[in-house]
Amino acid sequence: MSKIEGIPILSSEGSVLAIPMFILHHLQNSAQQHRIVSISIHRLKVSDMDRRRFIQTATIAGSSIAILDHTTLLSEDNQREQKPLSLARNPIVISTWDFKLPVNETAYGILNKGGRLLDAIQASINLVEADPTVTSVGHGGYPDRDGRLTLDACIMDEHGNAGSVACIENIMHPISVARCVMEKTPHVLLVGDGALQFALEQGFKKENLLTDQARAAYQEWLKSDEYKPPVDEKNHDTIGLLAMDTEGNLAGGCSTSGMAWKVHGRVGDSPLIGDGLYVDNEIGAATSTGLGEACIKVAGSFLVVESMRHGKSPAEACQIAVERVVQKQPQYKDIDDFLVGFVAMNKQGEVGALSYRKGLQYSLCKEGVNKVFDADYLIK
Ligand code: SD4
Repeated sequence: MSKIEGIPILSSEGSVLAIPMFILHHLQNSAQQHRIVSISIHRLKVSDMDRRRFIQTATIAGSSIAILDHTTLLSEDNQREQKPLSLARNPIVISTWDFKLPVNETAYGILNKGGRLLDAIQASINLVEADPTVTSVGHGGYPDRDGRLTLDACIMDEHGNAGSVACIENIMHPISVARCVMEKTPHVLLVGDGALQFALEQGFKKENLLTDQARAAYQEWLKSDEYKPPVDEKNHDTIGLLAMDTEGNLAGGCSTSGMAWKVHGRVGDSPLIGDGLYVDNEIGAATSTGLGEACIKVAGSFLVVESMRHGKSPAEACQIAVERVVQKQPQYKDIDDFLVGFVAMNKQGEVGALSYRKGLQYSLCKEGVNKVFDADYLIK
């Protein structure tokens, strides 16, 4: 079999074409317009081409060509699996709320240079965790009813790996510890003292993260001494972030100090895989914000991703999850400021967000431009 020079691609008639680079760039742009996830081109022998793997046909620039899915075919050189030459696409980053920080832009910048999803997600979330003016994540977060600031975070990559920490204290960057749990242990979730001990072993520093402002707010709350977990504009700004890299892979992360004045030891949805965050690189990703207990009871982010698996758009999938919450737990409807909401992205790079009541915002960075949007909501 003679070698095929250049980049081969199978036409709809079954013949092999060699495509010059400028046409590949054109295809890349067209593919994005047509919402094709990615075009992966492999160097291979004609005899290795398995047409069953050419699963999607699209008409681009007037000619019908076959688009390869993310399958790996045998290479010409050594007959073993070879990384496909994927055509780059623009990254997409979506996150909960508007933190008035370059959250999405940071991840976008890393991904746009070909950086790793986990590095991008971690860098963005680290920004929010380190900002003492954000009273619901990391440094500056409001404490529990005993005055202790406990943090929850998780991360999930494009391979389905996951790591998380819950109820960890005195560590500025729980998302980074969650990543270490994922990468350096056979476990998924470490909690409390064990999580702290692990973080210190990994070289993280113990710090006082309770700011004067948070302490003053706590003192104020103590005066009323009424335990009623509020979910309002001031205390539900968990950062949940989903990103798609230049190859169309998806990953996400989530970090929070949880609900202000919670019972010591309380863990919300944010560090729980399937609740605060879920990623299935074949389908899509979702993250949640609001009353964690409500989300946990319906495995919210998993439900969003499963709904996308069954053909729903990200917005429809978020609506299904919010509706499920109040169908199954109607008592939440009676809480004045009850809020639960989801943000999602599918494998095609489409996004959606929806919350129970008005108020959820999300930030979306596409083609290098970040914009803040008001999410749709169920109760009009
Ligand atoms: C939790 N869902 O701990 C989190 C906190 C939050 O926006 O308020 N998220 O319940």
